[in-house]
Amino acid sequence: MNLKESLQLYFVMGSQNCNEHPALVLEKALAGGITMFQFREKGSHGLKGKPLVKMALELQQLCQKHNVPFIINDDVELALSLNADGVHIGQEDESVEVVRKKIGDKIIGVSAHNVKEAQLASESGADYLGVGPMFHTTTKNDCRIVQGPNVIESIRAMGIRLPLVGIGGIHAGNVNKVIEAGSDGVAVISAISKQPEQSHSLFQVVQDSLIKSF
Ligand code: TZP
Ligand code: MG
Repeated sequence: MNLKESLQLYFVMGSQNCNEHPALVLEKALAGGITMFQFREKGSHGLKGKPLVKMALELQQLCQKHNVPFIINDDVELALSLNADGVHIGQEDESVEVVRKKIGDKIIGVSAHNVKEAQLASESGADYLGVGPMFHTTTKNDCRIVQGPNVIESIRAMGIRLPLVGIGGIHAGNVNKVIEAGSDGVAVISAISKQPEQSHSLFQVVQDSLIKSF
């Protein structure tokens, strides 16, 4: 799979998003067909130190078993020490150029909220964009205002062809709007972490939507 294909159903998760053991949630998600995974451990109750590394390793091994890229949120050093497939960084993190020097040709994903940020990330050598929030979400507490799928249309209209996914409040009922706007897939947290048994039906919805918009 190339990166664009790997972005079809991108599951993002940390222990704070799960009602059961994260490894169990990830196993179900992988069985359901997720095409990429990002370990995003956040919050004051989030794992740190050795337990964090142990969890990351366990989740990485599951991804490797299913040949699914394993991405780490924010923590470039952790990504390097585990030889993860890449990192995902936000607008408040180090620049793409600095991260690129550290991680070489591993995947760099960047969060973008508007056309300007998307353009800048694209010019600085990001491999893919996470664009959002698409819809209202309660999963991220410091979330920016909802941008809606229109922002993806605007990014595409500017000629930015970089692989990208919409994120934020996405579920089976609104996947279509995100794909139709020009997204290569969807990134979700709660739509899978809260109901991992449903991941295969979400995968089917994404596939149908991609075929329709092709
Ligand atoms: N970045 C923008 S919105 C968001 C992140 C990490 C949270 C997405 O979570 P959910 O549960 O899929 O709305
Ligand atoms: Mg960040």
